[in-house]
Amino acid sequence: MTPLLTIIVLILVAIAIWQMTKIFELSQIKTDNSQIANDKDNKYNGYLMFGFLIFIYALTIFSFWKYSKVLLPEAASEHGEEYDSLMLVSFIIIFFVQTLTQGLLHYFAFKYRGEKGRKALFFADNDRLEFIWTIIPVIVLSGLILWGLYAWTNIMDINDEDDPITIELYAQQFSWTARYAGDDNVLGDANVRMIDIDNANILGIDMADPNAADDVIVREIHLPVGRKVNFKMRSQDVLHSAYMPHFRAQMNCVPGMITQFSFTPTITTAEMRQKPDVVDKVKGINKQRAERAAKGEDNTDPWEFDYILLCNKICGKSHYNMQMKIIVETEEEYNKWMAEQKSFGESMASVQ
Ligand SMILES: [Cu+2]
Repeated sequence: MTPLLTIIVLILVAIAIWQMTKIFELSQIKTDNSQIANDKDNKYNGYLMFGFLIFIYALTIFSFWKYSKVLLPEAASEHGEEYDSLMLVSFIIIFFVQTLTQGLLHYFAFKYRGEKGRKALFFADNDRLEFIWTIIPVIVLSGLILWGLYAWTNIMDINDEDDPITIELYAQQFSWTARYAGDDNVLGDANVRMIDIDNANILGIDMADPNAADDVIVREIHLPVGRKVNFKMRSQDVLHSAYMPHFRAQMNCVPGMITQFSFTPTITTAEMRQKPDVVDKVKGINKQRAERAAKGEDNTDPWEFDYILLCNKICGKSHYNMQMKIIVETEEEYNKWMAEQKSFGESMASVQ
C-alpha cells in the first residue's frame, strides 16, 4: 500500500509543478513572443547540457562509491584471475571512452550553441579524421576479442590432464544433486528413464553399469583446494544453469545432453571467510539481520559466508531457491569427508 501511495503522491507533485510552471509562463509579460529560440534560450540550454554532464559524472562516482561493495570478492579459481582481468580491462576502456566522449559531446553542445549570425562549420568529408576514428576502435576491439577468444579457449578446454575429480551436477525443479565418480573416477551411466524413486535411484543411474556402484550421491559439494574438478551437468526437466559465481563458472544444464565445465579451486572456504571484503559483507548482512530480529521479522539467523552453486536460468516458481553449498577444504579434510559418505552401491544394498 505504501509504495502505491508514494507513487500517487509523486504523480500529484509532478502535476502541481507542471501547472505552476504554466501559470508562471502565463504571468510573464512576453517581449518576444516568437517560438524560435533566441541567443538567451540557446545559452540556457548550453548551461543545462553542462548541468546534465555534471549529473551523469556525479551519478557514476556515487554508484562506484555506494555499490562497489556488492560486487563479488576475488576469484576463487585458477582461471578466475584471467577472467577478472579481462573484465577489468574492458571496464577501464569503456569507462575512459565514455567519460571522454560524454565530456566532449556536452562541451561542444555548449561551445557551438546557436548564436545569431553564426553559421555552422562542417566538413563534408575528411579522410584523416575518418581514418583515426576507424583505426583506433579496430585495434582496441581486435585486441579485446583476441584476448577474449584466447581466454575462452583456455577456460573451455576440458580434459583429463592433472588427475581431475569428476563430479556430476544434476539439476531438477527445484534442487541440485551432486554425484562423485567414486574410486574409479568414472561416472556410471545414467538416464532419466531409469529413475526409480521407490528404490532410491533418484538420478536414474544404470545399476548394471560396473562404474556406477562406487559413485557417491551428495547434497553438498566438498572440493579439495588446488585439485582440478571436471563437472558434468545433466538436467531432469527444463533448462537450468549451474552458476558458481565465486569460481567465475557457469554452464547450462540441458535435458537430454551432458554439458561440462572444469575449474581448479584456489582458496578454501576458511581462507575466503578471512578476506577483508568478505568480512565486511558478512558484517553488513548480519547488521541488517540483527535489525530485522529486533523488529521480530523472519530470516534473522546470523549468516556465514559459503561458496554456493545457484541456478541461473528462470526455471520455474522456486528457481530463486535452487542452490547447493560448496565447501573448499584441505585434501585431508576432503578425504575424511569422502570416507564418511555412502556409495551408490551401498545405499542400493540397504534399500533392497
Ligand atoms: Cu533451475
